[in-house]
Amino acid sequence: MIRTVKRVAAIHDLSGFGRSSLSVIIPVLSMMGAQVCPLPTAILSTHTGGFEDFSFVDLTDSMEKYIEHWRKLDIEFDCIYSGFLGSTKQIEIVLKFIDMFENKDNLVVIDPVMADNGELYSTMGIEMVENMKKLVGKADIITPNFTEAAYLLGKDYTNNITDEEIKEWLVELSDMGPKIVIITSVPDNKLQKNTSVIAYDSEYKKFWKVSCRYIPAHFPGTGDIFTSVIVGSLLQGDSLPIALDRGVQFITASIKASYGFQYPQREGVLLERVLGNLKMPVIVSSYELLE
Ligand code: PXL
Repeated sequence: MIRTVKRVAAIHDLSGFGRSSLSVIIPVLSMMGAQVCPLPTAILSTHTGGFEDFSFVDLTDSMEKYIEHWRKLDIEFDCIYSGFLGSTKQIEIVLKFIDMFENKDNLVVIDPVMADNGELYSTMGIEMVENMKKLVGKADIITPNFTEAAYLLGKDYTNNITDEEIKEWLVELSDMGPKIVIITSVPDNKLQKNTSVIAYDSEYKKFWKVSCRYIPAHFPGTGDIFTSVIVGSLLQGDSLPIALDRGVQFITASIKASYGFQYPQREGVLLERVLGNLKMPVIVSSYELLE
């Protein structure tokens, strides 16, 4: 059966305040015409980036029953999408979920959320990095940021990387399993004011790059928004470079809509002001093929 509305199993936490994880994934994917079926991993009062004393309800023990019900219902998904995970046990559960629900047509997208700006998040340890590698091995697409890519490969974080070196990183990551690897926040060693998203499609042996102006701001949740736009775009039938363009353009618009206002960046981008952009066609493409 061809589903007119594509269906995504979204395995993430729900953070009540701060615009990250399911709080942004659901509106972005819904706006792009996909049905989101959340499989919540934990409920937090806020995300962990910049807030202290947040409340945290771990849902690990309820996940297996929840999944068992979905299995009994024979639900099929066009995409399985997972991001921030709270424990190695949750990684094991996601691995089992993929074994149960993957088929030859659906997309398995893993955003290995663990780190940013050269450092692991407070709740992540080296054991999580090791286990995340297993999940990466099961994915069709991964979307690490530059720091996460370095952790997955055991490389040193640097601000100075050439296109040739980043191409080697992409190939090494795709050798771990995924057909498509997308690295975000890659520093530009020639134009310090730029940052890039660089992707590798191992089936077609093509590298794509989308650059944009670096804005000196850090809003948590932008990684979740970016990967959700990529998922929504591919599910609506766009090519990989157009999906990259959409992701970069939407994040740029989100940050620009937010940056001029004075409020704590830990509250995330003002997604509500730009959500409508997701309905617009891509008018100007800025992707390049990296030869
Ligand atoms: O945006 C990724 C993310 C998701 N969920 C939680 C987080 C973070 C990043 O810090 O803390 C709970």
